[in-house]
Amino acid sequence: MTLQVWMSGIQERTEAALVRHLPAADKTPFRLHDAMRYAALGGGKRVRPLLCHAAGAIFGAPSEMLDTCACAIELIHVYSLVHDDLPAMDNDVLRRGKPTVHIEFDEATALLVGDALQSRAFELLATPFAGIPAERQLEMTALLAAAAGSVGMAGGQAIDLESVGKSLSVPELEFMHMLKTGALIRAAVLLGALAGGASGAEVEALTRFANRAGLLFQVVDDILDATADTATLGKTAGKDAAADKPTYVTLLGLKPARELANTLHGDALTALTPFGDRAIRLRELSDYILGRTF
Ligand code: GRG
Repeated sequence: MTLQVWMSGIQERTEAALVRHLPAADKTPFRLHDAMRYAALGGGKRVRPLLCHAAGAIFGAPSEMLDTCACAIELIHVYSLVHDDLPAMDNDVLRRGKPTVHIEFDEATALLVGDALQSRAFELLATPFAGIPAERQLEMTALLAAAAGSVGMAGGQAIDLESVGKSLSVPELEFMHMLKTGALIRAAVLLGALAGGASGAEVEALTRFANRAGLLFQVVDDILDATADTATLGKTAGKDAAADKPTYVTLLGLKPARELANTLHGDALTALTPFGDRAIRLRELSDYILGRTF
């Protein structure tokens, strides 16, 4: 199966799982449920679900459990996007090619959408799943909580907000991204691996992979923010420079940022060596992340 066909299959499965697991729009409170579905359905590249399934495939994890993990991670990701777009944060009007939630609905609804998506994610992950030991599910739930919290994504966002107008060093920028974007990407890979019963050593190797792949995703994001247009990205292009935020492109320049992306891609592939052919999809996804155009 080509990568393209495999990706479309996972993206469809993820959409179907989200449709199933989000509250119905005709269930009260209607407006909140409508807005949750507006935020989560019908858009996005689903990079985190793809990474989760690709890591799970190494260990033969049950597909239904991977759907649940992928869905939980995507719900956290969508919550972060909805809150990030609010006027108090990035103040953006366009996301996934359509008006942001606070523009389409209102700010209070956007806050509640984020809150409720996050709760739903943990409800899903904590629901007992036949075939997965309860202790392992507990470990997975704690892992996602840490990745989303103040020493993970939310902490990275706090550092990002504090860094506006400041000159960060490259290691400081890397630390911020390891939390803001990297923590959830790492959780996506590790939840997939744990769903398949990966050992401690295997989790360590995949952590090394995910750390490099997460940073690669961010460096490419910075390059696209500086070089692609709004229509292609489906979100406002050039935002970071306009907001006086340090990025890999503003700190290093475009060419060194591209070279860094190539180095991170190589390091990510090296980390997959112990898994041989079983990591084919993770390898291909690393290529996709390096070469993506939106
Ligand atoms: C509000 C707690 C809180 C956190 C926000 C993820 C994040 C933290 C902010 C998003 C801002 C941003 C543009 C970050 C750069 C990298 C990134 C996460 C891009 C968006 O993710 P994609 O490209 O989006 O995977 P799609 O729409 O494809 O899912």
